[in-house]
Amino acid sequence: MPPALTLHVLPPSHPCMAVEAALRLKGLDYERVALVPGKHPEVMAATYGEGNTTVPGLLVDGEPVHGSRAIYARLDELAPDAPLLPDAAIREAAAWGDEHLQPLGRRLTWCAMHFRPEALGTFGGAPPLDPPGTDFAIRYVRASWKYHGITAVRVAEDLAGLPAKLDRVDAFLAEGVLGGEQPNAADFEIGATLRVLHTVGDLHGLMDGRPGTALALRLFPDYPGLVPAGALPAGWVPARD
Ligand SMILES: N[C@@H](CCC(=O)N[C@@H](CS)C(=O)NCC(=O)O)C(=O)O
Repeated sequence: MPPALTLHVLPPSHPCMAVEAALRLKGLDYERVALVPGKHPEVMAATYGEGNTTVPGLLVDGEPVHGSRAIYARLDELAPDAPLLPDAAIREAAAWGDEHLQPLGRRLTWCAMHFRPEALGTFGGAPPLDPPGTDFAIRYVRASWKYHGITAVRVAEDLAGLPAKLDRVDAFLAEGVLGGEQPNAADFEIGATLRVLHTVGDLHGLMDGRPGTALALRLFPDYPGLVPAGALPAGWVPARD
């Protein structure tokens, strides 16, 4: 009997999208539980242990596995074919994607939506919000900045450092760590974050035409959401070399 798998997600989350792609690659059936944002910390901590409030989390026959990298490793134990973390270089790239790139997928999108709150609706696959919806979005985005500790200074630093991070992704591709015929955990981890970053129109100039962006759009062709270019203040996004 294959183990019973239950995945806890928040729908727009990029690490959740990454592990769902890994589950599909492995051909493993799972129950997907979409949590309600704001209520999720309580459910996650009760299921995965105190302090484990983020998504994704996976229950394997009731055994809690918390966090995207722990999930890839557990999936390799459950289904060794199509290994997700086959060698040290891929493990390092997945760790870098998790620790250094993934947070930008949260901070830069919430930042862009501060300036264009009506765009929040597009992340649910709907048109931009109407004025009452935009009033709600303004409050929601403000609460998200507070929750994630986002500041304009932090975002400006993220943006200044983004070209170097995109170069690093393209170096992983050139070295063959990413972009193989069969995707690995680092492809999913990094590709999912780049896919989310591509919803920020102001980043298209930095991202389009890069191998990393092409990988992200190939692995995750369907991800709703667009904050049109012109949201971020002039001069915050570095010019492309
Ligand atoms: N780096 C960890 C953490 C993931 C993470 O921070 N997930 C976000 C969604 S993208 C989350 O759970 N946010 C809600 C919260 O922090 O309570 C992983 O890859 O599992």
